[in-house]
Amino acid sequence: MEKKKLLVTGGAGFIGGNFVQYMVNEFPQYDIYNLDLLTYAGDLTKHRQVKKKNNYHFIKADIADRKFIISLFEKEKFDYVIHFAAESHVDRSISDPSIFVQTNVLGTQILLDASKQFGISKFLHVSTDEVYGELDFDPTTFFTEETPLQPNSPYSASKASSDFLVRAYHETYGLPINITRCSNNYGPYHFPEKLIPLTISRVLNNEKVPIYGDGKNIRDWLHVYDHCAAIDLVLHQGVNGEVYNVGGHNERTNLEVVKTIIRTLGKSEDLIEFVTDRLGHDKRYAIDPTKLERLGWKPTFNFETGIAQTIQWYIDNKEWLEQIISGEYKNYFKNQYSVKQKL
Ligand code: NAD
Ligand code: TDX
Repeated sequence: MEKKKLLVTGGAGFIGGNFVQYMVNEFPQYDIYNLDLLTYAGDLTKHRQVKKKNNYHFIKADIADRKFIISLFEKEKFDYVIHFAAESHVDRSISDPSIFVQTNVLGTQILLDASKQFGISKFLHVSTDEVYGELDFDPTTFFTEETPLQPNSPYSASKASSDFLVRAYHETYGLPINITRCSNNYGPYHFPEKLIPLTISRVLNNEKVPIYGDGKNIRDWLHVYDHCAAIDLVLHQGVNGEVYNVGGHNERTNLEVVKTIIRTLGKSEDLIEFVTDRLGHDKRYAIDPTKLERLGWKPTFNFETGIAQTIQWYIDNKEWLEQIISGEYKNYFKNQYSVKQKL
């Protein structure tokens, strides 16, 4: 197979980290450059194994640092850019939207400029189903690639803005692009500010689990390994300029998700605590993945097998979790949740 140079942004985070490991192992002939600023969400300990491989390289940098990014592209002449780096937590975007615009919008635009200037073969932008806004509870409605973008949170508004820029660089300058819009991911190395790892972490420690509002909001859950395989497929076979939705029809209410984790860990539902709802809380997300399935994608996990694997992973990797939830994380949790009232 042909040699290629890949720039993966955000490869120290949850999905980007799993993708880096997947690519380093699946494509030994590719050189993988992981560029990451190592914000609170970035962690390199997960790459202890891959960093021993010759085809893995790490660059600590900010995607919004134009001078550095342009000189890096000039030097390395990348073939592909797979862009994960972002501020990714909705609750943080509600508390302080500014960094979301800086990283998700400006950072993306700088990467697009560099990609255009140095003639890369593909820019794959990893986006989210949240850019479509919310669905109501009618189980026959889904987000398709034609659904208009109607983002509701500062996070999803910043992601939608970056999607529009990626589209515009394709339409205006002919930059070869794909955009993927995935549903909620879960799996190994998920940062415990998000619902599933937060619940696993707290239940393992016999601590209360905060559920926003009545717990009836619905998310469509996809195991991160299936997301990585989808990105591999779109990178190699996606039609230039196209958007692909990624999701596996695994809709669950938040309450169902939390109860499944509690049951699997053999703990009591008394750990559940209903608290003040998230502002602008989207009711339901659900993906129609037909277009990606036609390209040849098929998920390997359903929610039952995926959540069992994930819970076991957290039990087997307790030191990773402990290292993350010590220190600064404690302050985050206190600030985020102390303002919430019990319902
Ligand atoms: P994450 O928060 O776990 O990781 C983000 C990574 O980006 C971190 O390693 C962080 O250090 C890095 N980063 C942040 N700002 C940076 C900057 N200015 N320059 C360089 N690196 C920077 O996020 P994730 O959950 O892995 O999500 C990855 C991507 O996938 C995001 O673009 C997100 O919008 C998208 N997405 C996430 C989900 C999900 O369920 N988590 C679903 C669909 C799409
Ligand atoms: O403590 C909590 N209690 C709670 O009830 C947290 C953290 C969340 N929730 C609810 C809010 C949501 O309805 O659980 C659901 C999932 O919340 P998050 O894990 O924060 O994910 P979500 O807001 O759905 O966004 C995620 O999926 C799409 C990712 O964080 C985004 O990066 C991705 O784009």
